[in-house]
Amino acid sequence: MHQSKLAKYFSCNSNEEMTKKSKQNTNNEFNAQLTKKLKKDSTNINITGSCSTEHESVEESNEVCLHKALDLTFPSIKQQNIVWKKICAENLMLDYCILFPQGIANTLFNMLEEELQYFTGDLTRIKVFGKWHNIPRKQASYGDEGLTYTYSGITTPALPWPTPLLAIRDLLHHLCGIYYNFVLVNRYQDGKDKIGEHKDDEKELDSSAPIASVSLGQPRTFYFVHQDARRKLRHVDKVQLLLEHGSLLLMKAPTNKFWYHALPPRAAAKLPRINLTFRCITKKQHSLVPT
Ligand SMILES: O=C(O)CCC(=O)C(=O)O
Repeated sequence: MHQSKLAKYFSCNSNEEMTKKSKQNTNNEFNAQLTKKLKKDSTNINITGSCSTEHESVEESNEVCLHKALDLTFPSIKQQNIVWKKICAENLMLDYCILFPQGIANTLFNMLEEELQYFTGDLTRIKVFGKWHNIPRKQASYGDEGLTYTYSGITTPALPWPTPLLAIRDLLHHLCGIYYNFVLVNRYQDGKDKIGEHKDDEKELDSSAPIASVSLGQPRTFYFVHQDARRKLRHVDKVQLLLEHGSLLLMKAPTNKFWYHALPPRAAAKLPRINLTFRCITKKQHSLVPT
């Protein structure tokens, strides 16, 4: 994270340290930025994603979105208005919804484009079976102070939460009752970028807490493949879904024990996409090994 940029929004980095007053100042400053940005950027990206909250429609005016974006507690997003889609299969439990109306999703996307600092150098490559490969997307990690991220032998500390990520984390806490202490960010420039089949089942993750996956930008197809099908032991149908702009996918236990997931390349996908996977890390030292 650019510390100078961070300083613009934060008066301190850790949530624990953040006093009520400084948090208020931070929000005021951020809201002013957000207002300015939304006025300027509301037409920057034009990504269609259906809004399925009762109070929303994709035609929502920027005025309304602007009003909503001003408060980082997202007052318009209420549990009772969210339309959840449940996707179930053998040992697979997913909950999916459109969490953010399009205007707010656009603004968050633009804020993250400006704020996030992706890994560079050695952290952009992984070692698989002794061979180095470029990661076919950009990555970053943020989280509570002291948490580290171990990726194919390389350890990086979680950077301090930028305000937009903190706001989303707090919203998830409010909606799901789960305090996420870490987020892995994947940025896909276009349909050429992808993530291979993998499980998020590291023992450092609290497996009782669903992984909360927030998608912003280009809608992309996401699929789950059962480990037995992958090993060709038996047939199990794949589960496929479209991760839309502003959506939230909860991957609940025991999904990650039995199912791999992946985001395959899509030639038709021309726009960038940011995915945020909020996780609960139970230990300070942890390891995440995406393929
Ligand atoms: O980009 C996505 O939707 C998925 C990212 C993912 O699989 C992961 O972070 O483990």
